[in-house]
Amino acid sequence: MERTLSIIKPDGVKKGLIGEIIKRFEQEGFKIAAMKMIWMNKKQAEGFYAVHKDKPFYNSLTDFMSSGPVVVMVLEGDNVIKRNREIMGATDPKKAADGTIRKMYADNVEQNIVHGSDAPETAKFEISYFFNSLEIVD
Ligand code: IDP
Ligand code: MG
Repeated sequence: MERTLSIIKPDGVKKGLIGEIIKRFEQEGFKIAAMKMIWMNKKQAEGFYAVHKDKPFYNSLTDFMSSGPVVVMVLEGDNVIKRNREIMGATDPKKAADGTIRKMYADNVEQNIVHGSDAPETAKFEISYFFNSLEIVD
């Protein structure tokens, strides 16, 4: 059983897509092991995306991620990291496959509705960034 961190980004929340996205995860058979809504400040968004601190889009990305509430979730399931990335689609919605969340709902490469961890080590860091062990259902 694997775990991944999912975020419904501020654009997903503003567009009223929380229910749609959670439904998609449940249909896929992912177990929701933790969930909450938060509003990150700039510093918290910078900490989460520290891996991208040298990228040209870092400042704009962290402004966006702190622009409104997000829903953070721990998803659990077999191969959930890869399967979640498949459901999300490519980072740039123009390049995302039909039927993926980003293809269906995202406006552009930055405002792309969802985040998903990309590897076991990043999942571990990202889950611990938002949740302590008492907040995750076993
Ligand atoms: P991912 O979310 O598909 O894993 P990453 O490369 O890890 O994509 O980038 C993190 C986030 O940074 C993306 O989801 C997107 O919001 C933003 N981003 C990535 N590339 C660009 C870009 O070229 N311009 C603006 N924002 C970008
Ligand atoms: Mg990434």
